[in-house]
Amino acid sequence: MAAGPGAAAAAALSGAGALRFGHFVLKSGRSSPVYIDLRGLVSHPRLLRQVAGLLFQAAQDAGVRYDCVCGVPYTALPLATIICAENQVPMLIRRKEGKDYGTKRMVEGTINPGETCLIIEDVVTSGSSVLETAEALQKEGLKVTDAIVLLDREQGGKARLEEHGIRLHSVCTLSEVLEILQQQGEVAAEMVEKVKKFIEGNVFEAVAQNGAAPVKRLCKELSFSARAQLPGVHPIAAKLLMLMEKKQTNLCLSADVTSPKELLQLAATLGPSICILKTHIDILNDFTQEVVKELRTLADQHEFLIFEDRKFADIGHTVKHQYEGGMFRIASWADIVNAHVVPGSGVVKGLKEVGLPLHRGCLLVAEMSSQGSLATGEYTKAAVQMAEENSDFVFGFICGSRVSNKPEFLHLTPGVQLQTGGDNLGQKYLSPKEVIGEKGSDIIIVGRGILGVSDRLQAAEKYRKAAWESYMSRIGVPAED
Ligand code: S5P
Repeated sequence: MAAGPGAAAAAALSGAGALRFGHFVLKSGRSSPVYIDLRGLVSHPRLLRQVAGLLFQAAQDAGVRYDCVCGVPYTALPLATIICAENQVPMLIRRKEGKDYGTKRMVEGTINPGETCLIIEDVVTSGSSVLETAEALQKEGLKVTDAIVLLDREQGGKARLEEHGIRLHSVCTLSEVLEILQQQGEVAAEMVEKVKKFIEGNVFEAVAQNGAAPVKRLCKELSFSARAQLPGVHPIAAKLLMLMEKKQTNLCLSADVTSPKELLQLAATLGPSICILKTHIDILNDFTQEVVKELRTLADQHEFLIFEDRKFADIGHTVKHQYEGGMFRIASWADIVNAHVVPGSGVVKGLKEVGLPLHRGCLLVAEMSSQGSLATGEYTKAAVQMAEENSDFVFGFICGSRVSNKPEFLHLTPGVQLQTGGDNLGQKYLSPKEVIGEKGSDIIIVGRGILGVSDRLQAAEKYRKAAWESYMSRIGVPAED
């Protein structure tokens, strides 16, 4: 067998069938020429023990000092177990189950606050999984200074962890493994080049975080129309993404007016500038089904979607009736509705029973723009998880920044004005450029920034242009002058 930890790692990876080359569609919807999965390592006890030895040795070689060890769930759990059992090191287990956030212990084992815990991981790409485990340990008062990984995919994880004060030591990198396998004639030079190009073009960089879930962004972004064609994208998301590209608009008008006549006037004049018209139908002082019928006609004529901002927040049985019936009969005319995740997944399941047969879509409120909002951290993460588990109906989020890196999910952000600041009731505003360019959102939701101006069409065009230009520069298309 070839010498050195890199060669030993390469041999273990290929021995366990953990590396596959070809054409794969990743969870994120991107295609990749390489697929790495070490879950099968547990079926190869000799290799499992060998990999654990390589990880332990890497920690020794780097001179890392630690009091206990925690493996990133799940693949690294048996590796951490072997390291700890063979070297008499206390181990901690991080729980991964997200269902009962806040009610269960997230770390099992004896925790001595102030001690340093070493993190063990099999593969690092963006560094998110290591960061999540580090956060859980830090919440318990432990220090995390170092992480050991078998394979670094060289896609930005090391730099990202460094930003968080964690040194990443890898037994080998993906390019080292590729070179070794190429020398051994196990992979063709052509494939090696292809994978290297893929790695270079898919480096994750950190995006400003506001204390919530770690957010990731790929340097190379997919365009709206490319996202519309991803396998598994929700039909409403696909329709929306296509019309956004066609009309060159990622502006959602928050039509918060109380007169039906004004609402319809707004839809007729601003229709060509917007991708979505958002209603609060219960603030109309004179509601009739005729109003929404006319609104629907205008939506079809100007190609925008209707989003009733109802923010359902009750048990499944109740929201079903609220969505389908009552005087508003929301499901019969609104393409999109939204829901709070506070009741648990029942709210989505209830809405889904009504919305799915009608081909409607739903957004989950993952974050809010208002001062002191409680929708942060674990709550936001739970919203993302709920969306992922119900992606046949949920296609995105109401949020302040990008909360999911899955390109099939859309991010819609309220609290937007060209003049930043807030109102006297807790609303906070960011500019279109901050929201789309820096926070990584897709669509701006604007109400009073447009409604409070005498020439509403001109104002809408200003917002449309600002948001569209930020999107174009995000995907690497220079602005036209
Ligand atoms: O967090 C939120 C979520 C929503 S949907 N913050 C919000 O402001 N909204 C809605 O967006 C709010 O109900 C209102 O309809 C719109 C913002 O209006 P503006 O006038 O402040 O732009």
